[in-house]
Amino acid sequence: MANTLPYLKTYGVIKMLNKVNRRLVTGLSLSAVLLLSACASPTQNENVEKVNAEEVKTEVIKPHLGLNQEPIPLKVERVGENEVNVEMTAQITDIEIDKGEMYKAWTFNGEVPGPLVVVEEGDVINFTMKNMDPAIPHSMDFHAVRTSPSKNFTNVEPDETGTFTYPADNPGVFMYHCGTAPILSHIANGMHGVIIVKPKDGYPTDDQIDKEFVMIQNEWYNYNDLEDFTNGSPKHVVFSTKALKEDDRNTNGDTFTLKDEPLLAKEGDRVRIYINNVGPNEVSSFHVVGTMFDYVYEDGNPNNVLEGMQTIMLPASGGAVVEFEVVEEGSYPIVTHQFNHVQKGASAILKVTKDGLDDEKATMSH
Ligand SMILES: [Cu+2]
Repeated sequence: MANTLPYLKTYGVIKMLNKVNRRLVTGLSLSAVLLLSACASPTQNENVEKVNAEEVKTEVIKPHLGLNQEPIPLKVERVGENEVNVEMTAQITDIEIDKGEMYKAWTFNGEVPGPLVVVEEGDVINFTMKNMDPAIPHSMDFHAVRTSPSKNFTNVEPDETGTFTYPADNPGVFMYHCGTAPILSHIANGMHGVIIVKPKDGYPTDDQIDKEFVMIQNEWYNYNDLEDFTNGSPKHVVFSTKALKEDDRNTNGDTFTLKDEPLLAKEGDRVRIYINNVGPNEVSSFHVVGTMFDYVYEDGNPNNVLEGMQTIMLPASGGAVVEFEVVEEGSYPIVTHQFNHVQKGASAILKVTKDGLDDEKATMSH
């Protein structure tokens, strides 16, 4: 962390500068900051900082103005029995987070949460990040791997590409996120997602499952407002679903999509949800109304099995595999049982019909 501190201090100044000049002026701007703090009395200094914070907060930083980079599909290529290449972008893309409310998000591949990455237990991941952000370095921290963060979770500079290699030896449903300082800004602005490491021998209940979904919970705050990220409470708490297979749906984290267009299952189906709460700040009390989880694999590890659970607690970054049966048709709200968050958007509908197709009938909401 120590070597990122100078970046933190000069962040406000640096972010306004273009890439070419940045390295040259870093030293200068740091001196300027030091000079300013030396000249101003503590009171004046506080005022200056307050005004500056007021000015920049909730604004799109200059190099991102007018930038809306088209989502770029995730690239995953198996190059050996236990080796996989994963290529992602860091990019700036507009995301509709509530009806009519756009957010110029800092993203992986133009999605928030980022695209679902699936690898197998025992794979070596060769990870490449192409940073398309013209102004800010980004990085990748996969919770699925054991590696030296100072070597393999390091910054990729604007318009540059970085490659890192590490093994994924533990099965589970893991969070990934940008780890560039200030980390909270990068995660809260959209740089998070999920990587599933499939267990070598599967889950003991694999052959019972009729339908599988991936769901992610995340929060939205005032735009690019580190003060609100730090001390505020979320404006929206949302769910999204990500594609496990080619024809699966892939949505961004917003307040409405999974209510307007529910997830679908058939009466009697045994449903599995791979769930992760990427936060950044809140926990999730994950619950599906009208059923209970026959099996829960905490963090998605087949060894961490629980039975007959009404609610599963997901810490920030925590994941689980939950399995349940939908015994009769109807609409089953999927929520965090922290209902202040449901009020802010955190509910989705699983619609269960005789044939598993949408009957277009109205659903129950929470
Ligand atoms: Cu980032």
